[in-house]
Amino acid sequence: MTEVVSESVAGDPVVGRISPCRMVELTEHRDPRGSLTVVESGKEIDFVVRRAYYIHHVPDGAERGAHGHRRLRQLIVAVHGSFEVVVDDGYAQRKFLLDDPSRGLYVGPMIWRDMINFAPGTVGLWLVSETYDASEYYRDYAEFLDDARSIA
Ligand code: T46
Repeated sequence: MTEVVSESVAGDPVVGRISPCRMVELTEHRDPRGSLTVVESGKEIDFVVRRAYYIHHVPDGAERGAHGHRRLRQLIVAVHGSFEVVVDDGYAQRKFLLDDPSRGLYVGPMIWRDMINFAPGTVGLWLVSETYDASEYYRDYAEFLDDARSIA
C-alpha cells in the first residue's frame, strides 16, 4: 500500500480530525498454503464490528461514496485489486491507495469519503461499527461542511 497524495483544500490550515484516518497493519499468517489475515476488535481495530459489507463488480470508471457518517467508524480493506479513498474532514482532503489485503484504512466519524479508481475485479471489504441506519449518513456536502466545521 502506498499513500499517494496529501493535499489541503479550503484554505484553512486547521486540520484535526482527518489525522485519525490511517493505514492499519493487519495480522497476516503466511504459510505454504497461502495467507490468512485477521482483523480482531480490540487488536487491529478499537471498535466492535456490528456489520460487514463488500463491494464488487464495480463497472469501469464508477465511483462510490460521496457521503459522510455522523457516528460510524470503519476499516476498509481492498481484499482483491485496488481502489483509492479520498477522505475530507471539512478542511483538508487526503487520498489513500488501498492495494494490499494485509493493510486496512481506518476512517472515523465526521469524514466525507469518496471511493474512486477501482481496478477491474476489485473486491473491497468494509467492517463497520454500527448497524445500518440511513439517517446517520450525510448525503449533502454543504450540510456535512456546516456540521464538520461547527465542531472543529
Ligand atoms: C460506505 C461505502 C463504502 C443497505 O441496505 N445496507 C447496508 O448496510 C449498506 C451499506 C447499504 N445498503 C443499501 C442502501 C443503498 O440502497 O445498499 C444500497 C447502496 O448503498 P450506498 O449507496 O450507501 O453505497 P455506497 O457505496 O455509496 O456506500 C456504501 C456504504 O453505505 C457506506 O457506509 O462507507 O459503501
